This record gives sequence, structure tokens and C-alpha cells, in this order.
Amino acid sequence: MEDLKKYDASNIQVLEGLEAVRKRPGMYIGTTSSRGLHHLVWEIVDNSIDEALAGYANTIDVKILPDNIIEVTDNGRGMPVDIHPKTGKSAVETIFTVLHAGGKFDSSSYKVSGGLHGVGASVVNALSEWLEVVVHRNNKEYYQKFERGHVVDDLKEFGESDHTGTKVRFKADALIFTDTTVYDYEILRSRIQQLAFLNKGIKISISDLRGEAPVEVQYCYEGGINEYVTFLNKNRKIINENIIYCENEKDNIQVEIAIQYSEEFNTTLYSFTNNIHTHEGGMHEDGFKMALTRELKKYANDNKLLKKDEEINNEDVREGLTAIISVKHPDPQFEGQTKTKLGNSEVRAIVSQLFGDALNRYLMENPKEARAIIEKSLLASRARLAARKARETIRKSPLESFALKSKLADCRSKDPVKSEMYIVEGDSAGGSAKSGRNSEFQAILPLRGKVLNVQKVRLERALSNNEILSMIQAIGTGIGEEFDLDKARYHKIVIMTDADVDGEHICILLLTFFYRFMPQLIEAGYIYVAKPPLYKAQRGNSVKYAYSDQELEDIKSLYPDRKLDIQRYKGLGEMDAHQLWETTMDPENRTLVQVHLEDAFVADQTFEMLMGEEVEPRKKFIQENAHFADNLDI
Ligand code: 28G
Repeated sequence: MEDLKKYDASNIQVLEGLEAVRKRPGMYIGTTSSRGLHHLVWEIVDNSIDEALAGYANTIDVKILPDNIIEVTDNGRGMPVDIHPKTGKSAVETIFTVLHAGGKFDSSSYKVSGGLHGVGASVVNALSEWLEVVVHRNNKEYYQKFERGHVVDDLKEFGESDHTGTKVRFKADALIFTDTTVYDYEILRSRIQQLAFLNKGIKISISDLRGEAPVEVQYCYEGGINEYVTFLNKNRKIINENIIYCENEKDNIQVEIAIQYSEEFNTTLYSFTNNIHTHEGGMHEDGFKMALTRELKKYANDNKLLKKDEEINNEDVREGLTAIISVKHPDPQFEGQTKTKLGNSEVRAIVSQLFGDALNRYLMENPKEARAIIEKSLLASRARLAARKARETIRKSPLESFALKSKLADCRSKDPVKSEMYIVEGDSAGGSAKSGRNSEFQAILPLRGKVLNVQKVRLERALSNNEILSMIQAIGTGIGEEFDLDKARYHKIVIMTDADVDGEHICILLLTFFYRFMPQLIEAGYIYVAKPPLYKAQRGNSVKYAYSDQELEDIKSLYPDRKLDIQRYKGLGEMDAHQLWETTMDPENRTLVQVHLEDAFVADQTFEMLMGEEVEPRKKFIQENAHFADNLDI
């Protein structure tokens, strides 16, 4: 009797735990938008990655099944199935029903991978309409099913098995994920490829079995982040063929760094901690940058490669650099506005020392390449002095002189918190936006699409483009060394482009631009993408707008037996000023999608792909491209 009571009590507690997750999903996965939906997949995949990093699995398969069901399989040891004497539950059931089970409380082994939230399988279970797990272990096969976090039946033995591993299948709960339960293949594919780069030797596949033509790719990189750098530099002219590589460990902190120089002018530097992209940098990046400057300067001086008044600084040594920094830490502290900055201070010295040693050795052993790298830094140093002069010119010209040249129609409010700037593609849409806006707080900056053709213009050249210059000028923060967030003249900067491929290109270009040159604006949450309607449905005097195909269907079903006049908007220019205000600019009705660093990062990668020499991916993108803003809130 006593025992039964206890069991009931603990059982109820567990249910309360998962009910709490269903009540406030945002607390556990950040958001119930498309981003949160994809997060479920990473929570499960992370467990497989952990099993692989522990040395027991080498193959992970992720499948999107018809009806947007996700299936993840690994060939690890299989989740333990033994019954815990205190709870009377199997380990499998505990993992899926107890909040935080198998997480930090486990001192015997630490989780190296793990999403930012790192909340585990039970949260995925709570937020799934149903979830099934199959374990192969002890030469047997086990199975258990859950519905919305509740146990349907105890873990059962289901026959023999000749291998080990875990399989998890789940269907996200549409009652929770009200925006969408449809997975974006590209989001899953690109992150899975990244995980394959970051965890060398693991075979990870992704397949999409929803459509007529199934898709499957498997990634496995024996060279790890070395191959990541090669991949990123695929279309660039390389300066040091031989990648500089460091793989080492100190005080239980693993450090892996790969770098290579190209003739590019910008820097591509991505840092990761426990497979999480640390957008805001942190101690590992600081340590890396310190060592890079220190060792290159030292080499240049020791080998007398600098002329009398020549000098290279920390910026110069990063020009043309492609670098991947990956550390694995048993207890990472994530800080910063978006919790993507590594705060553990001990990491700085460790990375600085380990990478410094590796770089020093490389320079000694590869004198030809060492010289070429120093030469590149010297070029940068000379260009830096010239660029500073150019920037000073921008800074010194008063806004008014630019406003004359640019077509900025400013707002009357001088309060940045209330002020918005719409960046609008095309002159005709710009005209409608100007007439339709509330000029009290909405400024309009029309951009001419042609000038900004992403395929033809390299980003650096965009910086000398008049309209980009007037955009920087209008924002007011300055750029580069002079950037000052406090000087932003608008706290909402809204990109408004056509819902066609050209519009998407311009949107991608602008996001890439902000990501590379003014990421602080994204971090501050000032950058938005406007979602104009795709359809207008009219019956007599009643007009309704649909922002997606689903919404159009919903509207149609409201008038089952009556005729609707449906217009598909191809561009913003097809709307008159009033319609544009009503659908896309009126704060009461509009949909603005706030841009997160991760979205801008994806845009940046897409931009690289669009700029690249390979024609196929570009063609594919243009053919398949779903409306970009649809995929933005990932
Ligand atoms: C397929 C989708 C997701 C997993 C394992 C394997 C073990 C495990 C998972 O243990 C709790 C923590 C460490 C013992 C560990 C098996 C030790 C021995 C495991 C997965 C208790 C969890 N045998 N594979 N959890 N451990 N794959 N894939 O979830 O101390 S989760």
C-alpha cells in the first residue's frame, strides 16, 4: 500500500513536469515558431551525437517521413532499459518523462553536445502528439510509445536483435506548434552537414521522404573542420594551400582550429562551443585572435619582413582569413544578448597557447606560405589606411547632403525608439510606400533592385554603392571601427521586398550585409523583414488578404459556395499606397519577422552559394525557392 502511494506521487510529479512544458513551451524551447519546431529535431539528434562522441556510435540517420514525422536512428549502445528500483520505471521511460533526466545531474559523463537550451528528450516528448522509441540492446528489441508526454504502455520486449542502437520517431503537436509543423529540408540538411564537419568521422544522413522524389544525403568528414574550411573556400583563390590545423586538449577542454587564407578581403570566422555556433564570440575567439596577431607579428619581425614604417595589426591579419574554431567544454557558460558568447575565462589562455604553438610551428615548417600570409596582411594594412580615409569622408558628410542624393524620405519623429525605416525595393513600390506611410514615425528608403543584383555584385563593392551608403548614413550608427549602436536613428529597420526571386536576392544581400558589417543591429533586434500578402481575395466590398497558401485556403473555406475574386500579388508595386499601408505597414495589421543572427547566418551562406562558381546549386535555388521570408523565422 505504502509503495503504491509513493509510486502514484512520483508519477503525478512527473506528469506535472511535462504539463508545465506544454503550458509554457517557450520557456523550454525558446519559441513555438518554425525555429522551435526544428529545435525538437536537434534535441534528439544531440543525444545521438553524445553517444557518438562517447565513442559508441558512428552512424546517425535523420529522416523526414510523410506527414512531417521525424525519425532519428543511431547505432550506439541503445538507451538503458533496466528498471530503476526507486521509481519502478525503465531508464528509457525516465529519459522521456522526467524533465532534465540524463542531463547535468549525471556526473559520470558530461554532455558535450546539446542545443542552447539542452533540455532533452522529455521536452520533445511533451511537445509531440506522439513519440515512439525502439531500443536494440541485450540482443533484444524494446518498444515504448507516448502521447503528449503520457505513457501509452510500459516498455515491452519485442523479439530478438543482432545489433544495438536507438530509434526515436515523433510527430510534433500541432496544438503547440500553431504556426507550422512543416519541416524545412534545407534547415535540417545544412545543420546536419555542419554537425558532420564539427564531429569528424561520424556518418550523418538526412532524407526527405515526404515528396514524390525522395532525397537522401550522407555526410562524413574524416578531416573534420579542415574540410569545413576547404568547403567554405571552394570558390576562393587560396593563399596557403596547406591548412593550418590545431587539435589539442588541456584541462579537459578540447580545442580544434583550422584556418586558411584566401585573396578575399573579408573574414569568415565561425566559432563553436559544444557544437553550438557562438555568434557573439567569446573567450575562445579572443584567445584565437590574440595568438594569431602575436605569432604573425613575431614571425614578420623575426624574419625582417616589414619595411621601416610598416606595421600589421589585429585587423590586418584577419583579412582573407577563413577560420573555424571549435571547442568542447564540460561546463560551458553562455553569455551575451543571445546567449551565444562563451564566457569561461580559462578558455582564452588555453586556446591562445595551444593555437599559438600550432601556428608558430606551421610558420617555421612552411616558410613559403608564411611569407605569402605576411604579404597578404601587409596588403591589408595599406588598404586599411586608405579605407580609414574613405570612412572618414562618410562620417564627415552631413546627413542632409546624402539625403539630397539618396531618396530617403525621413520621418518627423526624432525618437529612435518610435522611428522605423523601411528599405523598399524598386521605385514604384517606394512611391506607394511614401504615400501610404505614416510619416510621423515611418521613413522610407527606396533601393533600386538592378543596382543591387546579388549575382553580379560582390559585397565589398556594395559598400561603394550609393544606395548602400545612404542606407548606412540614414541608420546613423556608422560602420566598422566607428560603429555606435546608441546612434541608431531607428529601432526598427524593415526590409520590404517583392515575394519573388529577385526580391529574395535583395533580401539575402541586405541580410548578408547587416550580418557582416553591422551584426550589432541584428543582435539588438532592430532588423525586420516585412511579409507582404501573397493574395487578395475579394467578394463585393469585402476584401481579405492571405499571407500564405494555407491562409488563402482558410479564406476560401469561409465562402464555400460563393465566388471569390482572387488576385495573386507578384510584387509590391501591384498594391496601391492604401493597400500597402493596410497590409504591410500598419503596425495594427502587419506581420514583421524579426531577424535573428542564425537567420542572417543562413542568408550569408546562401549568398556565398549564389555568388559561387557552381551553377547547379544556384539554378536549384532559383527553381525551388520558397518565399524566403516564410523560412526566416527558423
Ligand atoms: C535515436 C535518437 C536519439 C542514446 C544512449 C545510450 C546510453 C544512454 C542514450 O544512457 C543515461 C548516462 C550515463 C548511464 C549509456 C547506454 C551507458 C550505457 C547508454 C539517443 C546512464 C543514458 N549504455 N543512446 N542514453 N546514462 N541515443 N538517440 O537518444 O550513465 S540516448
